[in-house]
Amino acid sequence: MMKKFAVAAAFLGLSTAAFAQQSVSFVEPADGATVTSPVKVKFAVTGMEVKPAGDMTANTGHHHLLINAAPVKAGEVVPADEHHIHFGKGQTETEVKLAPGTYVLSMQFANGLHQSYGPGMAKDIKITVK
Ligand SMILES: [Cu+2]
Repeated sequence: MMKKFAVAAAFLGLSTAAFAQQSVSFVEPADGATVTSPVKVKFAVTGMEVKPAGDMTANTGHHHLLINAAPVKAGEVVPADEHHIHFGKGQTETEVKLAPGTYVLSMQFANGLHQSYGPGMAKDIKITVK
């Protein structure tokens, strides 16, 4: 009985650690920043590798920038429109032209078929463009 519990706890501990090691973040802009257009955006990913679209190697994918868009659930394909920009060549930075105002910028990492890795591989920031 005790032995089974210990094994289960060890398993949970490991899977939590593995999950925590995979994340995305904005190198810039900083959350809450006031910036000017064009806005330089730099992406970072931890625990996964950037590969061009089409490459389905496990634990790889490419960045997507969502501009004032709802989150894309795990497994769903990230749309391609003015609110969802794909970086399918494996780019890790870009410049976006934005009219003055406040924005929620979200980055979403997704696999080679543009299928979202979900909220664990997403990050939101708010910025003001003056
Ligand atoms: Cu994509």
